[in-house]
Amino acid sequence: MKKKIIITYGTFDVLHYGHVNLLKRAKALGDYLIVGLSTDEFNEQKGKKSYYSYCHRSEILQSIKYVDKVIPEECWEQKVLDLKNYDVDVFVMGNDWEGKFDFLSDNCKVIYLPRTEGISSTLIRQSVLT
Ligand code: C2G
Repeated sequence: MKKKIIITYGTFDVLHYGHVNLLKRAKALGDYLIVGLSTDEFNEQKGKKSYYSYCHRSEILQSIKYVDKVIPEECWEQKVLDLKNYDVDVFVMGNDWEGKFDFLSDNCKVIYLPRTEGISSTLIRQSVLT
C-alpha cells in the first residue's frame, strides 16, 4: 500500500518545542515526513539569518523521530516540483502561513496547523544566545 507522504518547509533554527509540535502533528497526518530545510542562502532571501548553519540544522532535524527525510529548500518556486518528485499527499505549514500556499492544492492536500504560541527562535536568541 502506498505510504502517505507529508512535506513541510522551514528554517527550523534553534529547534524548540513549537517546531517539534509542528513536526509531530505533521507526521501524524501520514506515514513519511519530508522537511524542506531552508538553506543559509535561501534564508538570506527570506530576510532571516539563522544561528545554526544548514548542516547543523539538518543534523538536528534528522535526529527528530518524526522526520524521515530532510531536503534543501533553495527557493520559493521548488515546492511544486518537490510535490511531484516525492509524490507528496499532504503539504503542511503552521497557520502563520495561512493561505499563502493554497496554490499547491492542485497537487496535494494543503493543511495549516495552529502555531504554538509563546515560543520562537527569535525569542530564544534574544533571551539566551545574546
Ligand atoms: N512554527 C510553529 N510554532 C512556532 C514556531 C514555528 O508551529 N512557535 C512552525 C511554523 O509555522 C512553520 C515551521 O514551524 O510551519 C517552521 O518555522 P520557521 O523555521 O520559522 O519557518 P519559516 O521561516 O516560517 O519558513 O517555504 C516556507 C518557509 O521556508 C517557512
